Amino acid sequence: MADVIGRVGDNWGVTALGDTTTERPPEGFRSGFACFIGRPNVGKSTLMNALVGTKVAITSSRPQTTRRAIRGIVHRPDAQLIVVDTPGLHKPRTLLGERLDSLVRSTLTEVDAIGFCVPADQTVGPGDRFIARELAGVKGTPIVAIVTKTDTTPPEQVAEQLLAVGRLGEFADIVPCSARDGFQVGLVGDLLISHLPEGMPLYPEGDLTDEPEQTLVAELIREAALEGVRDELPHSIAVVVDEMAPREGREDLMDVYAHLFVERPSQKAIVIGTKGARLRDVGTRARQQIEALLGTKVFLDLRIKVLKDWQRDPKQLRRLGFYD
Ligand SMILES: Nc1nc2c(ncn2[C@@H]2O[C@H](COP(=O)(O)OP(=O)(O)OP(=O)(O)O)[C@@H](O)[C@H]2O)c(=O)[nH]1
Ligand SMILES: [Mg+2]
Repeated sequence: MADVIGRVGDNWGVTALGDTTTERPPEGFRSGFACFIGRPNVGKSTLMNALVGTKVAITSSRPQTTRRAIRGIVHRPDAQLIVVDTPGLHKPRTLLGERLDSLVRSTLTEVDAIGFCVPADQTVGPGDRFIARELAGVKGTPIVAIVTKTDTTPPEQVAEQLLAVGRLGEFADIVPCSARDGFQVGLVGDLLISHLPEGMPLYPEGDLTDEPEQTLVAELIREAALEGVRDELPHSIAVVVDEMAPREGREDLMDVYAHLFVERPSQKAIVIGTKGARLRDVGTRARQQIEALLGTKVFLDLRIKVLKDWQRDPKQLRRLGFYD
């Protein structure tokens, strides 16, 4: 699991700046939105976190970790770039998959620039071509092709990948980078910023995301639960924080009540583990991350429930916050 998520406090607030239309941006200041798109597991969220400089989105080695469009805010002296991380785009097999794909498609139409991520360590394949075709249909938005995970392959393979990606479509730029060792992460930011319009900052100085705290906490629990589970199980896990409040008379202690949902009783048994050992372990790791996020001690009450086939059930999807 990646380390600490960064700082919290008032700076995580949702407030976008008020009416700034009467103010002029500093000379040459640029601001706007760029989204990351790509197959599941290509490193989109890790790259967003590297650009923002803190952990805004959870990441994992399991495909389809990201399930929402998550905003991370990059502050530069001459620009403010809002990166919108999206779920991996793929041929959907469930209603959840369909909802996530339509979320990605609608995000594409709302941004000033698109970062198309393809990993250096896998041959360009049908999944990448499928996305390239989608992108060909988005007219007028500059696309920066990003070859991710360059630390995993020798330079010759990276060079070949740059050529292969170049054949996928029309791109404003093609750039290799590694979020793991920081190689050219700043350059990815520069290129995306170069495609933003001139304008005022859209978020107050210091804000790193507009994700509500409760959502960040639920995601940290899901991240802890994803570690060590395989096959279909990662897809079946959802987490909802029901309540979060400081303990009465104890400003240094936050009570967090959360539910972890799975789709079948057999999955529940796996997540709980022998004599509850696995669930306890998930709770401990999640609690440590939440404490780092909130800067207080945390009491985490984590319960597990079966929500039968929720990925295919419109009613349950709504309950879990995935709307049409
Ligand atoms: N070696 C290396 N691994 C990376 C790099 N970037 C991401 N990873 C790993 O790749 C895996 C997937 O990363 P994510 O950032 O969750 O990928 P994603 O594209 O957001 O995945 P989805 O949300 O499922 O679409 C994780 O195990 C990361 O640690 C990188 O630059 N180098
Ligand atoms: Mg992701």
